[in-house]
Amino acid sequence: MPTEATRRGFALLQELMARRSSAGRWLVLTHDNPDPDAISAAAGLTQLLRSVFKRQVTTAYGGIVGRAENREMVRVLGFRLSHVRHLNWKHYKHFALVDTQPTTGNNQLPDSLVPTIVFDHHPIRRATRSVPFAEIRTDYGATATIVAEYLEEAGLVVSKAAATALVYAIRSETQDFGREYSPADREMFDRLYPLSDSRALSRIQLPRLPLNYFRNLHEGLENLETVSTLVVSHLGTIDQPDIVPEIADLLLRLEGKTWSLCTGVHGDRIYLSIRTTNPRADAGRLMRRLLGRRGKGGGHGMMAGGWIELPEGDLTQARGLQDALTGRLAKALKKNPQRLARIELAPRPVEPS
Ligand SMILES: [Mn+2]
Repeated sequence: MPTEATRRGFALLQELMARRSSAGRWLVLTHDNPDPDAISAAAGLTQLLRSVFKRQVTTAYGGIVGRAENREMVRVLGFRLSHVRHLNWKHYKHFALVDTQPTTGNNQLPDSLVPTIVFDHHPIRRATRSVPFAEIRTDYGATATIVAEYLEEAGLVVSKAAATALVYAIRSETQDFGREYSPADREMFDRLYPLSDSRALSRIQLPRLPLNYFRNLHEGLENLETVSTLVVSHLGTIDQPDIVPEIADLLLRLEGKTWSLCTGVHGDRIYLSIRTTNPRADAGRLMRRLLGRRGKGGGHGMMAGGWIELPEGDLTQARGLQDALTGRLAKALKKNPQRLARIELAPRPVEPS
């Protein structure tokens, strides 16, 4: 059952779409390196704009669809997702952002363009206040849930593929309801699950993995550091930034640890992910404090991501900066950075005497 807020929101959206000004081509855009939440929300909004409002819509992303799970999900959806590098912004009259907001630094929408629609569950940004239609629900675990409520309210039939993608989005974004979520996420999941394809779901959750995945994982495990309840790992150059949050999630499962940080170098940036088991924490704010002016980032209470630019793109400075970030995080968490110690998973080879 769609909520009262969705009923009201959808009525407002109908009003907006009835206006002459909403004519023309639309571009639906996810955040960079889109995750399942962003991809399925984008697919849902695209379906809504096409089927209900009869608009011409292109759906696009920036960065890389990196994780094998996410690539499999796009395959299952049979969804055409374009990369922004192949698009001309001038071809579009309207823009919609999902799972991200204007000027956050994690999407490719030029700051000079004001989107017409935003669907998101991250804290509202100042720039979002001038968006004609902004549906921001910070209490929701997944943007996919918000969009799915709109699909229901519009009376659209959710296909098996779409249901599968939405189910996976809610599941992965909330870590099977182990992380921040609202009753609405749970209810949507329960409604969609019977419509989903369990074989496809299994293929998405346990996809074949490229060798590079194991390389990155190995490097991450070789570089473990800890101080009190914080565990940290740094990666060198990675071919897709998504591996950073994935390893941060894994590290947080280490017994006795309540905070994790993973970083990795991609292009001329260091990507960072912070995770915590503390439901009262504000990882998003902590992340922004850590990055200062040189980077951009944000997140929710228990998870946050961001990036920081390497000075002049100088890769040789990466490691020093990564270590400095560890120190800053340790301090912010009131842990002594001097006490940082390596965790050796294998005994060091003995020097021949
Ligand atoms: Mn999300």
